[in-house]
Amino acid sequence: MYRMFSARLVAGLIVAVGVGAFGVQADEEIKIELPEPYYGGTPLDYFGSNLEEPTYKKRDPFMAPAGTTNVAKGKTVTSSAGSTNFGKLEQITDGLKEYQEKYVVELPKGHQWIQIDLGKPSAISAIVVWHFHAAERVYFDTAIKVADDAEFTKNVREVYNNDHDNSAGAGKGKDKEYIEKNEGRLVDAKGEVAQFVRLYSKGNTSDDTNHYVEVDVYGIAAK
Ligand SMILES: [Ca+2]
Ligand SMILES: [Ca+2]
Repeated sequence: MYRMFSARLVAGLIVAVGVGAFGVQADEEIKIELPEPYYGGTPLDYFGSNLEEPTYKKRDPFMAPAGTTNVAKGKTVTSSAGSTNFGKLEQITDGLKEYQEKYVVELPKGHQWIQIDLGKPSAISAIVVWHFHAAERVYFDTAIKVADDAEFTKNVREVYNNDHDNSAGAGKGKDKEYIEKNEGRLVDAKGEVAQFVRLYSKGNTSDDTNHYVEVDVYGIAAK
């Protein structure tokens, strides 16, 4: 009883110090809802020089300012493609992330993007993307940019780019290719303030099309 009380007291003091002494909100771990993993997919037969070493460790907690939520949930999604091959764009922000095919949205082959309008400028701590997780796959030339306007002409910032050899022709990136899994890929957006988020890709290790199951954008409305 005493121990429980004191732990709480200490936690309270830490928060109080965070807010009081420095005038800033203490960070909290963001809560990311994860879909069930899929077991039994075909192992990946791919080696790329820019592929990161696979890890079976759980992702470390990601801290963000108190009050940070998934500001992409239910928001409008548009795309570079006139229409999808299957699935609807609104499924990318509907909160459903399971591996079955009915949760997957397929865009045509080639270099394609999807864009989320957050509705208002938001300070973005992290972006988490699930392209596909019913098998081991790598999506190529994935990049994420944020901007102030829907046309991506104002204050465009790149927060992720794993096109190390510029095969998409949009500029080289320094990030690694990775194997898709149920945790999705978390990208640290470092508090960039933006209303629009664009995610690019150009095919994958199974075919030349592009897929999304879900995109979460963890942020807080900018003051
Ligand atoms: Ca979804
Ligand atoms: Ca590339």
